Order: sequence, then structure tokens, then C-alpha cells
Amino acid sequence: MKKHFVLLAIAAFVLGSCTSRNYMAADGVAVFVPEGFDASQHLPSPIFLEDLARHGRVPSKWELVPQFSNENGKSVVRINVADADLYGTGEVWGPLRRNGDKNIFWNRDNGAYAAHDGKELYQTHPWVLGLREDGSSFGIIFDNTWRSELQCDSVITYTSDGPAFRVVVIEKDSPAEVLKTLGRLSGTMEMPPLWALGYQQCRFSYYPDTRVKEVADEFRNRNIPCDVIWMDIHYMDGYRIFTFDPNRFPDPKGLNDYLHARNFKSVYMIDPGAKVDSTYWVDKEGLANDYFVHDADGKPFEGGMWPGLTHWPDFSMPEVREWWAGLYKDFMAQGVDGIWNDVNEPAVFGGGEEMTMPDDNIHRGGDGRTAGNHVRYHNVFGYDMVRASRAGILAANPDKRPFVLSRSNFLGGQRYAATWTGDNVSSVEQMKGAVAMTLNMGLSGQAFNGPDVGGFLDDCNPKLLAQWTAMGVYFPFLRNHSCDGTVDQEPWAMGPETEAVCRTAINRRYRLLPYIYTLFREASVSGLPVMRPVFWADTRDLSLRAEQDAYLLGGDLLVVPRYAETTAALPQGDWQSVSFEDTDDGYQARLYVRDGAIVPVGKVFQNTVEYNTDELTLLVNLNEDGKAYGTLYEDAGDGFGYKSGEYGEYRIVAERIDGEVQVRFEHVAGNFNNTERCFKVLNL
Ligand code: MIG
Repeated sequence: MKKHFVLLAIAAFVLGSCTSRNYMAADGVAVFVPEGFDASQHLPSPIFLEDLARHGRVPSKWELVPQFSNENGKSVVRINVADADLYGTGEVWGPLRRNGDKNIFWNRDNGAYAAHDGKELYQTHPWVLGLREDGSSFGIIFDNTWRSELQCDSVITYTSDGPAFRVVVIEKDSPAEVLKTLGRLSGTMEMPPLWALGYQQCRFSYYPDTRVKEVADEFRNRNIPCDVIWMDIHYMDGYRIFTFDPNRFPDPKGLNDYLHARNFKSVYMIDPGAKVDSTYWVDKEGLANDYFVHDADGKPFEGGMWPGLTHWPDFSMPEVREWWAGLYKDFMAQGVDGIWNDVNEPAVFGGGEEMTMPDDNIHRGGDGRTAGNHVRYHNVFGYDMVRASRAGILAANPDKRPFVLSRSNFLGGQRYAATWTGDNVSSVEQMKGAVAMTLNMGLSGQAFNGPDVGGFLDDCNPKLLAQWTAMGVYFPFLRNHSCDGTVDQEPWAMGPETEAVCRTAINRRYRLLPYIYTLFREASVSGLPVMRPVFWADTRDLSLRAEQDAYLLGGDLLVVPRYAETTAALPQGDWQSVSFEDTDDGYQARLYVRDGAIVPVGKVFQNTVEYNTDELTLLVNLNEDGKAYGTLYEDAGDGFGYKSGEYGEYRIVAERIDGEVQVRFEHVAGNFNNTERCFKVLNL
């Protein structure tokens, strides 16, 4: 009797798992596979570190079950999320809370976010983070690269121009757990070099090289901290990638040496397109090896970009990525520190309404991916480019952490590049909107992200630059950048009052680096965002769900931009305000430390070469029980020693004992153990 029952149960189980295409890939991670799923049109997925193996059956009580259908030749998925609040969805112009809004996933050069109301921007993250009233949370991955749209209502609708695709649903108790799970599945940002967390100065473009030196000197003369000067397209010889203009930049190595001697780093732009030019080595090599994207007739596609007609590497092909990576070797040898990959949506001048390649262009794939048309490969063009760039930079300088900034990327691409939010406008509206944009990028796995501070298009003005710098120094990526033909936008360019505001704000950034660097470490290990929405502090407080002026830097520091100090919805609890003992200029953000937290703060350094954590100020907010805790992570700031133990991680513990606040550093991990550190306690 018993035996038969067991056999029957096994038979039912085997039958069940054979007939059900859906399965669990991990605890709380369900994979839904549509009928007729054709893996050759989707896999291997760019999103996941490894393909999602089966680890059991989806429980019958599983709440979020996608409904697949085919409507007018499009693959549609609907998921009823009832009244959950929705976030993430990658890069989009719009509110933090995504309910009632949409995304068009067709990476696009979208200056001023003007086209399609800013719903179609440079990057694609087919991902929704949900938060229910009780604080429980879910994540939905549409495992699809094809052109698609996402509409976030109580029933989420995701529509793709391609064949049916898988949907992965994550269910956890909190948004933090969902993001950690996303991090485990899709990987996390690698630890960037410390210098990439400093203040960075850019414009389209600084040239000739003497102007670059002048800008750098200006920072040092005026005591405004800065780590990086950026080189935009005018450094190139006729916009040919991997070349230098012989007149404007006759000695790039000398220029980079000059910058290094003054503790600056240099970042140079590399675009994807190679000028069509029979005398140009990059174009010749690409043509000789048939490395460029094909048009529908199988010939190398030619599309407009800065140099005129260009050929576009077919980054879907492994041999092309290898070639591309190799191109960085000699370039980096000029003393280049970081790389900026632009127009990789791809943006094609003369590329029609959508400013890109024709749908029927051919990308040949490889490494298990089949060949496909542009509709399939468009959204991962930038992703495939930056993974090749990162590999090349690493190969060129194997002992340094690569830094790549990319305009385009795809979910999972946080493994390869930092991103910025493209061509915004110097306006109050776009300054404020950058908070929601950057928060949602962090909630989409892309922790290292930020806008052009001061705004790119149009002329900035003194008040706006002061406001923007004062609220922007707490964003993960911090770079001031402005378009060709606009007024100068360096911190000093708008008069002494604005300069003073910017200096104070940037000083604060450098003082906060011990804390910010620790957050980057946390993000690189766990996938948690660096910049977080205020609802993070209390996922059950419904009044915080749509707050998008104030934000959190990590878990312990609340940032309230000055323009929102009377309007922002703030979390409950005994948050204590921080004073940096800087003068109140009316612009600096209000900062608050969480109840029971310690925020480690350093000195003002003019750059991260001078940075150290030997003298700290601890911002301590004791809880009711008279205790507070913080974390400090430190390592060499570059290189990979930290991967073999060359770092120190400490728990900072503060306790009120007999009316006195006593603080100690407890060594948690790593070979570093700085016990000589001096610190000052600021009991808030
Ligand atoms: O076609 O390189 O978003 O930051 O300054 C536009 C020139 C090209 C767009 C980037 C912008 C950069 C500009 N680039």
C-alpha cells in the first residue's frame, strides 16, 4: 500500500516537472517560460551571470504569474501586481514611482529627453521593482533584448517586437533582499578606483592641451578638490577613434604626465564608429577582418557620426570584442586613466526618426548567440561594447581597476561600466528630475550612475550651478559637463559666490569619501544601491513611497536638497542633523544621520591621491539605548590587492558609558588593521 503511494507520488512529481516549463532557479526566484520559447532567439542572456538552472517547482501558491500572449505579431506579457508601488525600470524621464508611466526600450540618443517625452532614453533595463503595502517586495525581469515597451499599471504590460521570452520573478521580504538577489543573478559593479568617486570636470571639449592644463591648474590654485579632467571628441584627429589631433594634442603622454604630477586622472572619449577612410588603420583592420555590422545585403553598414560616414564594429561577435579590446593597449599606454564610451545606443546621424541603424542590419553573434537583426541586437550594442572596452582596459593595465563610463547599457551591464544620464538640460526641472532618474538606475542594478551636474544643453547660470552642485555632490557619479557652444560651467566660471558654494559642496564630498567608499564596497559585494529612495528607511511608511526630492546616501545619511527642505517627506525617527561647520550659504543640502548610526568622515583632500583615513570624524547618533554602529571599509584605492585580503573592514561601535560616549573600531575582515588611527567623535 505504502510502496504504491510513494511510487505514485514520484510518478506525479516527474510528470509534473516535465509538463511544467516553469521552475524555481533559487529561493524566491521563479522562471516562467512561455509556450514555444525559442532559446536561440534569446540565450545566452546578457543579464545573468550563468543560465538559470532548475532547482525545483514553482509553488502552487506563487502570487505573480505572468500571462503570455501573442497580439498582432507582438509577444505580450501581463502581470497583475494589484496596488503595489513600482520602481526601477532603468533610465527614464519621469517620476520615481513608476505607476501609471511607461518606458520604451529602444536605446536612443535623446537630447533634452525631448523625443517620446523622455520615455525612451539611452539604456535598457527590462526590470520592475515592486513594493507592497506590508513592505514585502518583488522584482520582475523580462529576459528580452528585442525592442519593447513597458507600461506600469496595476496590471503591468510588457510588449516585445521579438519572439516569446522568459520572465523571472523574484519574491522577498524587502526591496533590499530583492536587489541583493538581482545582484546574485546578474552580478554587481566591480569595485571602481577610488579616484572615480572624486569630483570630475568635463566639457565638450577642452582643447587644445594647454586649455586642459589651465583648467587643472585652476582647481589647484583655487583649492577646489578635483580628481579627473575629461577629454571629449576634439582631442581626436578628425574624430578618428584611438588617435590624437597632432596640433591640439601633440603630446598626449606629456599632457597625462602633467595631470598626474598634479594628482589628476584623465578620461578620454572613445566612440564605437570608425571613420570610413582607406588610409585609417582601425577602419582597414575592421574591413580586412569583416568586423563591422552588416547591412541587409551583407555589406559593411555605413552610418553617419562625427567623422562623417563610419563603420560600426559588430560587438555581438566575440572575435570583434577581442579585437576592440586590443585597440586600447597602445592608447592606454599614453597614460590614459579611464575611458568614456559615447553614442553606443548606437546613435547614427542620418539614422532616421530614431537616429539609429536600420532594423534589418545584421549582427552575427557567436559564443552561443545566433545571428540576428538589429531589432534583437540594438539594445545590447552598448552593453557588448563596454564589456569589450572593460576587458581591453584591464588587459592594458592589469594592475589597475578599469573605469569605463558609458551612455548606453543594458540590465547586467553594471558589471562593466558606470553610466550617466546623457544629454540633460541646464534647468531647475532637470536638476530636480535627476534625483528620480538616478534613484531608479540604482534600483535597477546600476549603482554607479549620475547626471551631468550643471546640465549639458543650454547655458547654465550662477544660481543653478550653485544649487545643482550643492545637491549633486552626494550622487554616486559626480561630474560637471556642458555642451559645445554653451557658457563655461566650471565652479569658478560663474562668479565668486557660486564658486564658494561649489567649493563647500565639493569639500563635503571629499569629507564623506570614507563613508561613500564603504558604500561602494557594499554595492560591489551585495548589489545594493549607493543612493537610495527615502522609503528605504522605512518600507512600511506609505507617505515616503513617492518622495523624490530627498534621498538617502547609503542607509545612514539622509540628504535633503535645500530647495526641498520644507516640502520633502522624511522618515520618522530621531534623525540628527549634521553640521560640517561650513558657513550657511543658503545652498548646501541638509544632512541627517540615522538613529543609531555612525557616519565616518575624513578631512578635506584636494584629490584622492592625498586621501587617507588616518584622521576621522565620527558623526554619532546614539539610539535610545545609548548605542550606535557604523562600518568602514578601506583598501589601496586601486589595484586588486583587496581581492586577496589587502583591505580592512571595521565595525565602529559607540556606547554611552557613565555619561561618556566611548567609541571603538572592531576589526571585522581583511589584512589591514589600522589601530593607530585618530578620530574625533561628534555626538549629534
Ligand atoms: O553626438 O562627444 O552625450 O556628453 O559631450 C553627441 C560630444 C556626442 C554626446 C554626449 C555628450 C558629449 C557629446 N556627445
